[in-house]
Amino acid sequence: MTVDPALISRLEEKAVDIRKKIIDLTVIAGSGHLGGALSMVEILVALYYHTLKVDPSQPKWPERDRFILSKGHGALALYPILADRGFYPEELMSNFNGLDSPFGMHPDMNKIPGVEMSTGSLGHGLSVAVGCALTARLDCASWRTFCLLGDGELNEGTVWEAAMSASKYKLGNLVALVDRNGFSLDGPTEEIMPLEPLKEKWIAFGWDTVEIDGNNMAEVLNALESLPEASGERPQCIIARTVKGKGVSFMENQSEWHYGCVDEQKAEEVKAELELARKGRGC
Ligand SMILES: Cc1ncc(C[n+]2csc(CCOP(=O)(O)OP(=O)(O)O)c2C)c(N)n1
Repeated sequence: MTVDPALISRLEEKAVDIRKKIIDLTVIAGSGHLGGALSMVEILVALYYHTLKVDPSQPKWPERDRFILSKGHGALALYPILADRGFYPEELMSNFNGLDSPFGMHPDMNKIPGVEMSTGSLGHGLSVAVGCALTARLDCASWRTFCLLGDGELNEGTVWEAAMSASKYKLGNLVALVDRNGFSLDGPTEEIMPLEPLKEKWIAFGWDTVEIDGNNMAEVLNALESLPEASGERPQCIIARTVKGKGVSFMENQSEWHYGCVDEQKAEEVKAELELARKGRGC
């Protein structure tokens, strides 16, 4: 499948904008889950600016695709995208993580339009996504459910119970995306609890599975465009190999940047580095 080059470069540009907004939000809060927010930007941008059928003017539109951010600590990346798509004004995030702010470190479905599930306690998103996909089947509806998981999150046994259920119920309308950045909270996944061979595991659980470079916009778009019809019988898994802290040289692949902060001055340096990369790509 060939993805439109103009779309790829437009969304690559958007990814740079979103990474800069992630940095700004961290400055407001004084901290944030930077590493895992930065790693998944291309995935979220491709979903929200290309794939997902959503209508920001009607966040609860019954025919919308459902997106569940199971790795809820990545909300830093989701918030600016929902604002940019028009679910709420960007100014609402001006006191991000303040006591009276609807926007906390983890997303709250009761406070933020466009957030499908309150997440943060890892290991629950895929179970709810299975429930959503089953609902669509029972209603003979055509919408899909997408669920983004962290790789460290896969240590939770509930993920695999949900994975088994999805294939039992033939949920071809369900897509799991794994942000395979290789790190959990405090170290490499393969040291904490080895996951490999990960692709084979998902296949053994009955999922059609592909592995891609999740920071390569063309590959992410191609994987999403190549999804079979939602009426199919096999759930779909996209393992997206990414870099934790992607785009910020001193954060990349550094466990200590799972959660951290930058002051205003450092934030300017980081955003300058992101801009430089944008120019290097010819955006
Ligand atoms: C049930 C549960 N246990 C522990 C945590 C604490 N925690 C927050 S982030 C994180 C690491 C998760 O790793 P991964 O899913 O790979 O996230 P990423 O590297 O993509 O940020 C952990 C253990 C949690 N949020 N929920």
